[in-house]
Amino acid sequence: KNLCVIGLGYIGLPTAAMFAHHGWKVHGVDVNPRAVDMINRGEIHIEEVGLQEMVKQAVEGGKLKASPNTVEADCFIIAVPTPHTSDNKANLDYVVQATRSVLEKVEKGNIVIVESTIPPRTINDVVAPLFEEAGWLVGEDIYLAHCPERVLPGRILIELVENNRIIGGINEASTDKAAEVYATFVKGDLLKTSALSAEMSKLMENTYRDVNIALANELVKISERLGIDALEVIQLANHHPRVNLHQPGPGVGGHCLAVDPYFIIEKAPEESKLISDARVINNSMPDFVIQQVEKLTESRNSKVAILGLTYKGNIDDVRESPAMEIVEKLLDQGYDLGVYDPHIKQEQVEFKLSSFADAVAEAECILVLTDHNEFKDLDEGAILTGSKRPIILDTKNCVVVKSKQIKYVNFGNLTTKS
Ligand code: SAJ
Repeated sequence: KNLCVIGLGYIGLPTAAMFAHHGWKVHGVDVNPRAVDMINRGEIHIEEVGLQEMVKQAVEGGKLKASPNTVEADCFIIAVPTPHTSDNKANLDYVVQATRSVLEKVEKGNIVIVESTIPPRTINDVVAPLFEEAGWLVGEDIYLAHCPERVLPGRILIELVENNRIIGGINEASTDKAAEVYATFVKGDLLKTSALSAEMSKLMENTYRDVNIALANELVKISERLGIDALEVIQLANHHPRVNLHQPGPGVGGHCLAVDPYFIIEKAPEESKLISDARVINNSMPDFVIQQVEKLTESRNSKVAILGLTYKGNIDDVRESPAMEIVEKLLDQGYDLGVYDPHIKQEQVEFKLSSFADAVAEAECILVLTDHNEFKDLDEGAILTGSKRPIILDTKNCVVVKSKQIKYVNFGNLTTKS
């Protein structure tokens, strides 16, 4: 069987390689010529555990090839990005372009699958009409489905196989055809449903987390006002068998949780009250962290050490990272910063990165913004000898402090708001 995968990024390339590994003849399409060249040489342009070997094997075995153009195939998978515009609407340009490129090659009996994250009703209201306008009877002549990706970076090749997969066809025939495609390698359940439910389920999974994190962040603000240990409250409440409060932090980052809720809000703003408020609360956390820094430092000329820039621990991704916003705002306010992140390379950011010792030297406050493993056990000697005042503000509750001479502040013991 022939497969054409459009978009060879974090989802498209592993998916293409996985199908090739399971016997399909796969053609990958990408607008980035560097990605295309690298893949055709058996190399990869992104980092993902195990992917390099799988792509190399597939290319050498003649099962995977890349080019800038969509080609004829039995099945098409669209895995292009859905960026959001500055007013928080989904930009469907790439999805529409990819669909148009499929339109030029599609033949009777083919299956078209959209994996990109899309606002609810996109398959019915945007993608299907493009095929209908071209004269196809969607669901009869050709089959159309939304099968959202739900894999975690770093575990993509495992989760592609083991996770349950939502298969949402525009009609039952489309669902059955798409399920046959994924049955090639998915060991989890194939959850058959409609395109509409598939779109909304994917968005609700990430929204569920965003709203719950907002609840935890709101608890921190309430506790700061009332002089309560928010972290202890979370721990106690989570002993209840039906309660699972999430962890508070400096904000919500990454390209999924901080973006997907807006795809729901844009379609039903009047009704999305809780979801909108959750976004506002999580987006307010960088300013809340800066207020805490102000309480712990003498003036805006003070030096602050920043530990961690990525949107979560042990990764190298700074997309939508609240830590980046905090750094930029502190710099704007005139603070002198020493920034340290062992997972980040200098070319990823515009400000200067330091070593740990240089970052803490002369600092009045050490601000921890990411829970990298490296931060659990800090070099306390360097803090005690180098810093101006040994104070740690740990927004991720991840540092274990041994020395009594170091003042440790986290979201459980913030100074009460006056
Ligand atoms: N965070 C908190 N408190 C928590 C949990 C997370 O503040 O209790 C923050 C993190 O620090 C980070 C952000 O939320 O800034 C997002 O991190 P995450 O680990 O929750 O999720 P992502 O964005 O890395 O990946 C999510 C996953 N979705 C779910 O767990 C429902 C992943 O399975 C999806 O494939 C991915 O989104 C996606 O592509 O949609």
